[in-house]
Amino acid sequence: MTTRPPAAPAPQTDVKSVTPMGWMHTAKFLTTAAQLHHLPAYELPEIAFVGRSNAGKSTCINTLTQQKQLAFASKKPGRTQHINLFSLGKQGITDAVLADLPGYGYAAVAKMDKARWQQVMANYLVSRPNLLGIVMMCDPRHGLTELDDALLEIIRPRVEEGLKFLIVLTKADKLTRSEQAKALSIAKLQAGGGEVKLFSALKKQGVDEVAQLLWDWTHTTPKASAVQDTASASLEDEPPALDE
Ligand SMILES: Nc1nc2c(ncn2[C@@H]2O[C@H](COP(=O)(O)OP(=O)(O)O)[C@@H](O)[C@H]2O)c(=O)[nH]1
Ligand SMILES: [Mg+2]
Repeated sequence: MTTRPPAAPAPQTDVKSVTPMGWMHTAKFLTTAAQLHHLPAYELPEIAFVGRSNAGKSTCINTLTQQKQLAFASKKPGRTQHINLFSLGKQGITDAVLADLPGYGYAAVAKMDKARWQQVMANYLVSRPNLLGIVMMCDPRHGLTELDDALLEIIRPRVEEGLKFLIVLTKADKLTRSEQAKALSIAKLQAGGGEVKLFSALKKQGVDEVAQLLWDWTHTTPKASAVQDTASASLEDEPPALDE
């Protein structure tokens, strides 16, 4: 009878012992960038949060990460014109990054600033090499707006290449059950094969589901595999601007 070799030591991050919500809670501010070339380069999978100002993006990020002030739930929407990065990972080992992109469509922002930001955002979405997925926040009472549609157009080629995509219908507590069901089916048609989830920070609806999905995206997909083809795209290339 042969003796078995001793069992290999458990990996430092035991996937089974980490819940998606526990993982989300590890979110830490990493850095902020006003321009694309200020973003750090790495191969970690990155998930971008986008949405119209006031859609509930900051509240959603704070709810998912169970941290009150991580993404500043701004009383002055549209003012934070930076890409804010948050690292995720147990035991101090970063295994994914959340990117909070500035909200778009805020009327009080000067036209020039707006145009510049829409360009930065479009460039980011088209050319960030390690972008794994996009979460688009949408207030279902307004549906997808023209700006949301324009953004969908910009990312469509990458989504077709395998970039993950999720529409989060925020503030679901403001809708009746039948309105929720209707909003869900309309958004599914618009998501072009992406996922759609109802979400309420107030009622904690959809929180576990969204956390689970983001976990699955980052832990069941080979690193940034969806974006290899576009990895060489130059940041100088100008994708179409988001026009209102
Ligand atoms: N009823 C309700 N209000 C929400 C919810 N999420 C956000 N809000 C409110 O919507 C407004 C905009 O939220 P905020 O997170 O700042 O939006 P952002 O501009 O997309 O970051 C704030 O007044 C929030 O309190 C929600 O799930 N339910
Ligand atoms: Mg915000």
